[in-house]
Amino acid sequence: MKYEVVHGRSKGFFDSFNRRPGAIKTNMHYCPGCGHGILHKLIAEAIEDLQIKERTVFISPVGCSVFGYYYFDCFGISVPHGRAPAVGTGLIRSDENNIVISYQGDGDLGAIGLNEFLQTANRGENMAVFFVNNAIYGMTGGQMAPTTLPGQKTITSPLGRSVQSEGYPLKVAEMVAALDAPVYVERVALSSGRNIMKARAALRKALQNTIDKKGFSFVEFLTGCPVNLKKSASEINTFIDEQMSKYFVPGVYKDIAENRDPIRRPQPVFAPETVKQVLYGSYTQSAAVRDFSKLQPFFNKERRIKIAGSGGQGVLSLGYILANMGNLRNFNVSYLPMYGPEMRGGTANCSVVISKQEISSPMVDSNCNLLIVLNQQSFDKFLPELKTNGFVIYDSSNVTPHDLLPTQGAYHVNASELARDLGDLRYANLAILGAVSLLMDDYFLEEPDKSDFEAVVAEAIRSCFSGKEKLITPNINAFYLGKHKAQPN
Ligand SMILES: Cc1ncc(C[n+]2csc(CCOP(=O)(O)OP(=O)(O)O)c2C)c(N)n1
Ligand code: SF4
Ligand SMILES: [Mg+2]
Repeated sequence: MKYEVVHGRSKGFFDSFNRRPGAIKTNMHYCPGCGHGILHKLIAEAIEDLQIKERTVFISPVGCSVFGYYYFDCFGISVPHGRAPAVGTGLIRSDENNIVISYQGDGDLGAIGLNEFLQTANRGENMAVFFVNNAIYGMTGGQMAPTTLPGQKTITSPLGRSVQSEGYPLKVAEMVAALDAPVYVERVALSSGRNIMKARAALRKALQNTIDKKGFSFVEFLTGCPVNLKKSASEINTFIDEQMSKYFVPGVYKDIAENRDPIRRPQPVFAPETVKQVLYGSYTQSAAVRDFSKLQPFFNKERRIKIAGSGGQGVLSLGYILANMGNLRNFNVSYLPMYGPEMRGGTANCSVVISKQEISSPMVDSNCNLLIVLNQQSFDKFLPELKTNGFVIYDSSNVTPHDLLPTQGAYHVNASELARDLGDLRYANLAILGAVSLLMDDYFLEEPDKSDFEAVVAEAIRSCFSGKEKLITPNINAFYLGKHKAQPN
């Protein structure tokens, strides 16, 4: 085949790299002899020649090519380390006409992002993955990569990679070719002119497969990082040809695109009513006719509730019950439990939002208007987040309140003591819910809704403890006992 040598910049690049900071807007940031520059040029030419500029998304990884979007005159997105295939999946699933290029280094793809890469390949997502294997972490100054050669010295393998302690270099092309879904896998070397022309053909083939919606195509490029390998540009070519290529043998590992039909994924169906029916089937109908009839300001306004206490006090279940109550009465709700080491004895907390409007954030912090606390530590920690006109409900067995503003309302009940008397500390949360109910009666609900509030507590308890019928009655009892004993401050 005859090639014409073209001098100058491909039209697949911007004329001037205006996104680059600093005065120089015409040069790339790569070191002399770096494989990224060569590969960028090949990709830019292909994007231009295949006329896919308007629908190509170039995903820049973390690594020396993190600023790929400075150069390519197409859409660009920069993603966290190793996440290019996941972002690419979103791009292609949301618009099948996108041409997605997932450009990844050996640290990015072979280490931190290996699982996402393999899962994406295994799903056969319609994208082209260009894997830049330079046998090192270039950007961070030359640490050992999954593809560092046996015996190769890096700053984290100063005596040379030992296969006994660090394992063998990862042969990604071979690995991905073994999967069923990928249609095209080739390894090429960016060394001599001849090899670079092979690389040019390989990446065009991968892009053509993507244009034809044939699925997952992968090209591994053996490239040099002269700076970190402390070699000149020509020495790097020798390293690629004589050392890397021996271990990572170039060649076509899979090419079955011709036998594959274009991908047609089933269109996702989203029918909110069907989803609601499936999730809350038994409640939807009654809830529709049993909205609180005269909504008082408490639920007319978005309620942002923080519930906090010790692990084992039923903090998370109380949040779950409250969220269920809102749901049973057709409010929008969110429930965000905070898990963590707190579960083993420290504090536990959750955020619940109940709203007539769509909920923008499930996180309750400085916008909290109802704070429910079951231990002192939680009171001290979360009181500063309570709004100036908010309410706090606390377990007076454990909490001594302080620093409440005159504009903040407070109710208390000795919930833990009551729960112990009932035989299990875990009833404390329902006793506290009794105090919430009293607050509602005193401030927010009119007559028909007062009894409905109690009814929805019972419904939510039944729903939350379904399958544990023995617990339903004691929990309802704890609720009424708490309501009876609760008092405003
Ligand atoms: C989550 C996260 N972990 C670690 C880093 C640090 N980091 C930046 S680049 C890089 C390695 C890049 O190596 P490679 O993917 O081989 O790209 P190259 O620079 O060699 O082209 C690492 C570990 C980071 N930016 N983000
Ligand atoms: S450090 Fe290596 S990979 Fe990074 S730009 Fe320089 S030569 Fe290229
Ligand atoms: Mg690398």
